[in-house]
Amino acid sequence: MKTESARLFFALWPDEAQRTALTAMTESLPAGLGRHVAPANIHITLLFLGAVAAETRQALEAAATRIAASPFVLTLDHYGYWRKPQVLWAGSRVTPPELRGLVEQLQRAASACGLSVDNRPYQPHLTLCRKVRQPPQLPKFLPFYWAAADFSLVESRSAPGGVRYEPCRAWALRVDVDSTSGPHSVE
Ligand code: 3AM
Repeated sequence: MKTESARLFFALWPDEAQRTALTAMTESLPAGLGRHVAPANIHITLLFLGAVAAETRQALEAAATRIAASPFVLTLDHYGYWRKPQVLWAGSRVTPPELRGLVEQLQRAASACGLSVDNRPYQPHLTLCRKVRQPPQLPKFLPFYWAAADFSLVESRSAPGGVRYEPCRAWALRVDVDSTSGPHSVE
């Protein structure tokens, strides 16, 4: 019997205020550039997982609960463009060590659950626009300070208008992780 699976990734998922500001960033881009990311889909990927079976997901969520990482601020400070996937993104020249540590812990947790993970150096980026056929002329970049207080497990679903991302569960980042009780869930 085929077990149920979902297409999953870990991400920084914006709160409403962050989403509003980031939507303004995508909307400030010149028209006709490509396909802007829908406001509801704005996020920063931490770790792409792909198809995950239900039992593996349970183990993964349990492992995510044990992750110990402090909150941090990620400064989005420039535009970037990847020619091959034709993606325009906003990136950060500095990766906070807390973010690097969080991603490494997620990679280890996913590997321990039997998932194959991308071990290339992590480059935080927020995809703004897809199908951008050539390096565009862009407005001045206005820095955005993303205060990250939690991380989320997100499901990617095919929808009639394109892909839709649905956050399923979030875990708080905490300054002091009490080893006796473990990090709080923010569900
Ligand atoms: O955060 P962005 O938009 O860069 O491109 C996909 C998206 O990244 C990426 O995972 C995020 C949520 O879908 N993605 C999709 N398929 C992937 C793959 N096979 C992938 N990343 C790595 N390997």
